[in-house]
Amino acid sequence: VTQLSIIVPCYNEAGNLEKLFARFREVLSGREGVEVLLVNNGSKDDSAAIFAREVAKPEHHQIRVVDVPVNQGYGYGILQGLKAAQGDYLGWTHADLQTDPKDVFIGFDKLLQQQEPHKCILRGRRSGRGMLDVFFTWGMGLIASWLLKTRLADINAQPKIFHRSFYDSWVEPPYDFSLDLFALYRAKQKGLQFIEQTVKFPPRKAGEAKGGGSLKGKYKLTKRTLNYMRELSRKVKK
Ligand SMILES: Nc1nc2c(ncn2[C@@H]2O[C@H](COP(=O)(O)OP(=O)(O)OP(=O)(O)O)[C@@H](O)[C@H]2O)c(=O)[nH]1
Ligand SMILES: [Mg+2]
Repeated sequence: VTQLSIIVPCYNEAGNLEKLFARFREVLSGREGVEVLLVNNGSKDDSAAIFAREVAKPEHHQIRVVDVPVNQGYGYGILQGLKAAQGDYLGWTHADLQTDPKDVFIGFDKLLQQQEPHKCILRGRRSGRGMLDVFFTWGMGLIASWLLKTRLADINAQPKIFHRSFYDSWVEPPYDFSLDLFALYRAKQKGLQFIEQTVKFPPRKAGEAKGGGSLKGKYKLTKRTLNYMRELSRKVKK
């Protein structure tokens, strides 16, 4: 039986993949009932060749690769991974090693220690980030809390882990970076208990900033998130 499936959407992360495999192998050692699904999310670099080579290694038997031929966004990649997952508990984290894969397992153990883990969502809370990043994250949390009438903070922190029954309740999840916001908001609606885990989130070492890691990225992410919140808040009122 698979107890936990962890999804890692990877988009043009060729420079990080080898390390990602190696780190997962390290933290998976001695753990049964866990599958890691790395989603090759329509990458345009030489990721495919590295995935093929790494996944074939016997020591990587707990890691699977889900192939998305054409990129349709971060959320879409995660959703394809979730569809293929077999675990009772599901979750995701990032591929660029800004979040240590080990945090997934620390988080999962913490989740299982709760009285009713299937009614909880575990979510990272980032510490030790730069002032600008903290400011943006704080601002977004404030706006989200105000528009959606519920307290939401550090929306894009990783990992996120929850029981499959919560995933089964999803309606129209978004295909882009808003999936993290969607999951948290939905969890509030469903009355899940939020379990927080403090994580480090150092700058990425290899590969390009595609999300909120650059100023241009922050602008795009902010604009898109605000639009999505408006969409969500309209749905709430209905
Ligand atoms: N931009 C983008 N990222 C994706 C996609 N699919 C998966 N990802 C992954 O989503 C994770 C987060 O994206 P990042 O570009 O690292 O965003 P970020 O952490 O806000 O900013 P950085 O400082 O650039 O790392 C990475 O592991 C990406 O590989 C996609 O379609 N678009
Ligand atoms: Mg990143």
